[in-house]
Amino acid sequence: MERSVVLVKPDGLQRGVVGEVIHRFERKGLRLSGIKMISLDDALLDEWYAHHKDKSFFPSLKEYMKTAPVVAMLWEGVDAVSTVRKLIGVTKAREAEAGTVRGDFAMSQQYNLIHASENKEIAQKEEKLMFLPSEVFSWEKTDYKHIYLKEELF
Ligand code: FUP
Repeated sequence: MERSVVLVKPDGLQRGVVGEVIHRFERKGLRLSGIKMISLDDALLDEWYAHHKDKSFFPSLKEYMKTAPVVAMLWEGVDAVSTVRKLIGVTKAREAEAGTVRGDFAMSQQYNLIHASENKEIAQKEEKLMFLPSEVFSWEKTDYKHIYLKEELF
């Protein structure tokens, strides 16, 4: 099974959507494998957004990500990385599909409420950056038998 790292970002805390995000991902059938609140510092943000470090918006992005803590979560499921990306919507929130988190609750390209790992490799890198092994929980989700066909589970 895959795990995707999700951050409810500072504007998400300000806008009060933490519960909404958890509610949506739980209803989808994903399993919550880790959750914590954390204040991001420059060192972590430089690694997290290393692919954006030369972009003009990078300084502003970093400042915004330090204005409040984030709620970091680890969501697990079959093909969880691409599934979670679909649930959050495209980066520029005012163009995000209705029904997605960004599409339903945000308007901005920067203040877009939520982060989710872009692909499987990035998900593994982000999990190591954000969670200690002791903060990652493996537990039996007993309703999996109603969520997946047996053959879909591995
Ligand atoms: P996403 O994977 O959808 O979060 O989007 P990106 O990795 O492209 O961008 C990461 C964050 O940088 C976005 F959530 C918001 C910010 N950003 C800007 O502020 N301006 C831009 O033009 C692009 C991204």
